[in-house]
Amino acid sequence: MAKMTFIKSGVKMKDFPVSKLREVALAGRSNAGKSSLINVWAKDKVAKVSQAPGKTRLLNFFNMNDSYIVVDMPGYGYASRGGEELKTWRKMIENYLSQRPQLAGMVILMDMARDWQDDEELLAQFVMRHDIPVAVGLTKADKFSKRDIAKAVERIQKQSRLQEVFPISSQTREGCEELEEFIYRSWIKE
Ligand SMILES: Nc1nc2c(ncn2[C@@H]2O[C@H](COP(=O)(O)OP(=O)(O)OP(=O)(O)O)[C@@H](O)[C@H]2O)c(=O)[nH]1
Ligand SMILES: [Mg+2]
Repeated sequence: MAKMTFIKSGVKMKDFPVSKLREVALAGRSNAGKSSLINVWAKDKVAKVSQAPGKTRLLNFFNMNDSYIVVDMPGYGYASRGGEELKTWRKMIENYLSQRPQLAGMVILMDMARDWQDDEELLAQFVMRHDIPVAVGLTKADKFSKRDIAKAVERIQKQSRLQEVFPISSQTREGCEELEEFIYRSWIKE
């Protein structure tokens, strides 16, 4: 599997790494498992993971094998992010998504136990409006049987109307490499 290293964190355009490499954004509800997936890919604790949701507050940029950049985004749906903070957060995300020409795709991660909701739909629509392709990673697959995993994939494909839905587990590493291969093959290589 690929070698991954932390580059830097940032909030504004001027903080983002200057690079010709393409970028892939990892987005999703707080606690979905974004940082955990990065750590699997990195084979190391490069991203902060915690029981407390809302751990990731900045955009964190990681170099994947000198081949592309993965961006760990702060999760949404974090209840105690109120008022001003929520506004700042939205602005950061929207700025990033609409002003980063090297953005080649977005993976929306979500807990396999959940349904596709308005937050996911809005995010996917927003990104696809900028002609950026979206795939879905269904996390925490280790909690489910093979049969239930297959059902969840079908359910989310229907709800999201997206074809590319990958079951993954950061605990068993199941599916993590397949998702990385999909990203590379579909969004980076050409
Ligand atoms: N069982 C299981 N637990 C997981 C998996 N992935 C993440 N978790 C747990 O879910 C919690 C949240 O994981 P994070 O990776 O921090 O989630 P995040 O999406 O980065 O969250 P924010 O930074 O708040 O947006 C942690 O307690 C993880 O250990 C998984 O595949 N299986
Ligand atoms: Mg995180």
